Amino acid sequence: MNTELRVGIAGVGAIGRTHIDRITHALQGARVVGVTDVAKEHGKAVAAAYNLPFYEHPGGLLAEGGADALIVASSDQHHAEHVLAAIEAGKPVLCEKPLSPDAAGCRGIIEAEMRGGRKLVQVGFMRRYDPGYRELKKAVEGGKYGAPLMLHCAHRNYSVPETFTSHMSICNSLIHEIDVLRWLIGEDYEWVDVVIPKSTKNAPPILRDPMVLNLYSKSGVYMNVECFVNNRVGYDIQCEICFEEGFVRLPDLSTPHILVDAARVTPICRDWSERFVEAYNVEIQEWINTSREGRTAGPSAWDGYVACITSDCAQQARESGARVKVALPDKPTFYI
Ligand code: ISE
Repeated sequence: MNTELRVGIAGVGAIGRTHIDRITHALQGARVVGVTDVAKEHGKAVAAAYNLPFYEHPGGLLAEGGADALIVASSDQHHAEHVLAAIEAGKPVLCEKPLSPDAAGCRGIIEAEMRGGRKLVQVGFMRRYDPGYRELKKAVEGGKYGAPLMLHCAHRNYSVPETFTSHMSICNSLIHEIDVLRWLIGEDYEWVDVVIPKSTKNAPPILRDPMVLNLYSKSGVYMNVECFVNNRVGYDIQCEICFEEGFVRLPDLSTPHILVDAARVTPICRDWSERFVEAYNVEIQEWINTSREGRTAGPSAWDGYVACITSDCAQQARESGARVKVALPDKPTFYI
């Protein structure tokens, strides 16, 4: 395709708007041609602010709106419906994580994609595009430090909305680690369990916060992830890989040291939009490029499905207190 990719955005909350901005001002080869949002009044207001047409649903945006491709940034429970609209129209779609809040929703997507006979779906696991995680991946693949044995990780948010549940800590927040750690070590999971310590006073009753997710790979690599989404400090993402002969840590974003009031202060990010800005730019640029070439790359619908099967197992482990086996179906040749 020599012309620009005409992109439609389904869901124009916080992240959908950052994608309009990055496509319009930071990236090449695409332009946004319209938006849709299940919250119609909100969607119309955002469309007007960007001088873009508003469509009632993704099907309209792809048909009458002439979009060549769709970014799904709607709320998690609408992801599957919006991705299916793109598959139905035969157009590439980048869906923010999770592909669906549960594995059943993902299953419908991979069945529809296979029926259509063409890979169209990419899942927005943007950490795979972060320069720091890419360094960790090189350390694993380079083999210089031996095999990875353990990974110690943290996923800390300053705060989350009052409506955020324990279920969401897993399928909306920890889903990032579930995907990126599987990608880092290049192995599927065998077992999961969840530890629930004392909760912070800052968490609403529907949320146990913090919690710790333990993941065990097929070959026995052990990974723990602290998820603390009301820490009242800032956005802090950590990952340390303990190899046989070396420890490799995810770097933090570099920020200045500020000397003020008899103290040395090093600011950290407030949220994901600052911490992963570069990862999002690389991810969406690569998606634009591959979509213009008529192919897909990056995390597939299968990766989205595997992440949600693991997340469902983690939910069971959280509710039962037991260790749960992650049973994956055979990978269809379509996704190999
Ligand atoms: C949010 O949806 C994200 O994707 C952020 O990256 C994550 O840190 C946050 O916990 C999620 O709620």
